[in-house]
Amino acid sequence: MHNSPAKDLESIARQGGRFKRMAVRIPTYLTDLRENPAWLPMFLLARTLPFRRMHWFATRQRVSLPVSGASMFAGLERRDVVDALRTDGIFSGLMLPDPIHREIAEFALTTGCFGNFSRKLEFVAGDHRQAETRFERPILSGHFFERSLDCDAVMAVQRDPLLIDVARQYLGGQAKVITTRIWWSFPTQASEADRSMASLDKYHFDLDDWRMLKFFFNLVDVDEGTGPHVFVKGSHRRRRVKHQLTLLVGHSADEVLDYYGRESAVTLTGRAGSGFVEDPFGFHMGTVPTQKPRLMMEVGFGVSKPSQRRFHGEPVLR
Ligand SMILES: O=C(O)CCC(=O)C(=O)O
Repeated sequence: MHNSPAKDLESIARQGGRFKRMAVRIPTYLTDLRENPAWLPMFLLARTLPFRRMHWFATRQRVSLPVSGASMFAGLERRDVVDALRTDGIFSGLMLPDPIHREIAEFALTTGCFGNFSRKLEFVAGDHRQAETRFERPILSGHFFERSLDCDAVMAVQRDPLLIDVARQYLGGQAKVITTRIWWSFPTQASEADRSMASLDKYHFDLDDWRMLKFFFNLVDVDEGTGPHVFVKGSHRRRRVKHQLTLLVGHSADEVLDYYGRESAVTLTGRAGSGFVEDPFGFHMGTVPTQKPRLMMEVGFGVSKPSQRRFHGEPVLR
């Protein structure tokens, strides 16, 4: 059920340049295509604004009643979140209750994670340095894959009515959860290949579905030295033609910021529990921590049948 990118991705990506790393993804793409032929038109066309608009008008489903039940995000107006998403591509005023983010952090400190997306590199976060020595390589990320779902607090966030209500209003009535993950990023001397695999230090946009939304939560205090996430406001709706016609999702910081404006880049620092929701068609990236590890959670929504396989090995939810 879960792909295990393991040796294959890690070692191949390590060996080569940008095109080799694209080639590494080809088996995943082919599996996606076999499983769901509708993936190909999405992959080719969802990078262009005219086709995204056409898809929106052709497929959007009306939103029926909001999901009922108490939300842990008390006092937040869904309309404000959705309005900010439409204008800026991001809303950054989320806050998890203390018991929830503490429970997730405790889980992540006491449960084994997998380094650099490889199930062969298992360790607990507190042993990161020893793990680098034992495995004789820099370890930039520690993912929990399907283990994330063993944490009740993770599931409580994933099922919160606010998330699905915002996702339905923004993406259309068919919006559903497609990813849920928690992961560490560690300060280390990572190669460019490792950073690229972990979506760190390179502006990119996500292209896993026609429309997506991702909720992110900082689960430790995140400052400039903790590898904060960065998002380029407005880049989800005003798009340079070159960035619609390219096959590559990753672009250099200068190229992105020269066009969308340096002042548009928002750095998402915040205390443990702080969160934000973004349209990941906008340019974004994580950054490599320089001082202390960052623990993050993501709940992602999409509008199409989710792929069985995930490049990052996240659990696929039905
Ligand atoms: O680690 C981060 O903050 C970046 C994550 C990311 O780029 C993604 O989920 O698409």
